[in-house]
Amino acid sequence: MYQLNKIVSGMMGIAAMSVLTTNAYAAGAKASVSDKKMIASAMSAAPAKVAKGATIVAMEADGKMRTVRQGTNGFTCMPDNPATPGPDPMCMDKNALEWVHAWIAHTNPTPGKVGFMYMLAGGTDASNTDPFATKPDAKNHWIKTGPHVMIVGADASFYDTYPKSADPDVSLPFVMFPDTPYQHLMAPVK
Ligand SMILES: [Cu+2]
Repeated sequence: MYQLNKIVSGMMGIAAMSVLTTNAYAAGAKASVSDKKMIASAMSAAPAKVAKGATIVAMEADGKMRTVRQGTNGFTCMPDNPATPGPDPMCMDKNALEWVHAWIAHTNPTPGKVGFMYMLAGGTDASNTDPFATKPDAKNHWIKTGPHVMIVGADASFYDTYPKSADPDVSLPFVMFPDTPYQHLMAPVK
């Protein structure tokens, strides 16, 4: 999973607002250098063709999401969060984007609304057990995962068939945030 927790406090209102708040590229305006970097980072999360057609969103300092580039294929990619130790860009389908919004807003995702995400550049998380941990501690150490895909929003019975360890073997599929409303499958792809 992406390490969004550091910015959660600034984003509490996110569920109520559309991600597509602004479109910097509306009139074909040129990308700034930082936008180009964010686009490249975000696109690294998915296979090239998926990334090419995806909407790119950036997290602003004030916690709002800005649409950097409008896409066409239903996927949304977010660049690496620089507040975390490793690269963790992600690309997700519509249901997964809703799931992420629910997580950020601390509301329950809609049960059975299954979503799919790519994190082909890997990821870092403060904890495998606490969805709202902001930093590693003695019980919740930071876990680092390689390239993986994620299935979110599935029924509990689906996650019950996978390991639910606080300290998972990240080279095998495992459940992150097990037995919480935010449990999801993390499946390595390399
Ligand atoms: Cu992940």
